Amino acid sequence: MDKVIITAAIVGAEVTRKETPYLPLTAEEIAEEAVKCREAGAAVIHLHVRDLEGKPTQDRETFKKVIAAIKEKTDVVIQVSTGGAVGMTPEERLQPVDLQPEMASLTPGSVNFGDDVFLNLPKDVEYFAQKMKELKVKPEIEVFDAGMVENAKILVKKGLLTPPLHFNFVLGVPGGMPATVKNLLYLTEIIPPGSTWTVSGIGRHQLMLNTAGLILGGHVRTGLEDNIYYTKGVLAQGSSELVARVARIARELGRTPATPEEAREILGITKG
Ligand code: KMH
Ligand code: ZN
Repeated sequence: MDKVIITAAIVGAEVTRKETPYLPLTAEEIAEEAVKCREAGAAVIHLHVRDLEGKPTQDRETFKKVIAAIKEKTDVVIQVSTGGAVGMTPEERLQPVDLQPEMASLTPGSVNFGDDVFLNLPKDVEYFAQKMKELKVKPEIEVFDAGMVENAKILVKKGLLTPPLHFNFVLGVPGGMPATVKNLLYLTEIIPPGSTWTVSGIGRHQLMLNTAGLILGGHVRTGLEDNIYYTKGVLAQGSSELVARVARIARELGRTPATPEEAREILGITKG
């Protein structure tokens, strides 16, 4: 596989302006960062949004405004989060899917998340998947632990997910699967044949796992949602700096960053 889809997770739900001044919060700031990431080599934006106080929200209207601001400036694939922030209700989290974005994240299981639990009850996951199927939104299956791959296979059997599936292995969350190449390899071996996958590493594991993903022929996710540092103790000056680095490494390894159009083709997204 020559082309690599670089996803930029530019906002997240947990990172704060206190931790990094480079975090975009308003529609304008998020759209500007999306443009910079696209220019640096990203094809997909994994999107969370914030309220006027900078707190994470899944409010449909806020998503609508931010998506419009991004679309006005760039052609990236927009993948809305349905994970939101820990503690949000399923109804709250599902709101942006009504806007029929091209993609949405879907976590098919629960996981300890630092001191909290990222709760995804089977009935809620099924409802999320059903809704995405109805509205023709391509799910990115977020895998924080190996059991979640098996849960995704059950959703296929129930007709709620349609292969080929697309996975994102998120490794290194405290409480989830540790960020090792061995774990990444294992996950690539248990997903259904014909699936596509991307890899995200939390904190200092981001660069190492992105590089491993490039070598193994997968796709990669970077950005401030997962890691705010460029190197130890040095903040990344926005997600685009992290995207530029991973794009540079990709090219060195013979992988070309996919354009949004190429990403749509690879992921089987038909509506733009
Ligand atoms: N903020 C995490 C609790 C997603 O976007 O789907 C969930 C998350 C995953 O970020
Ligand atoms: Zn997210």
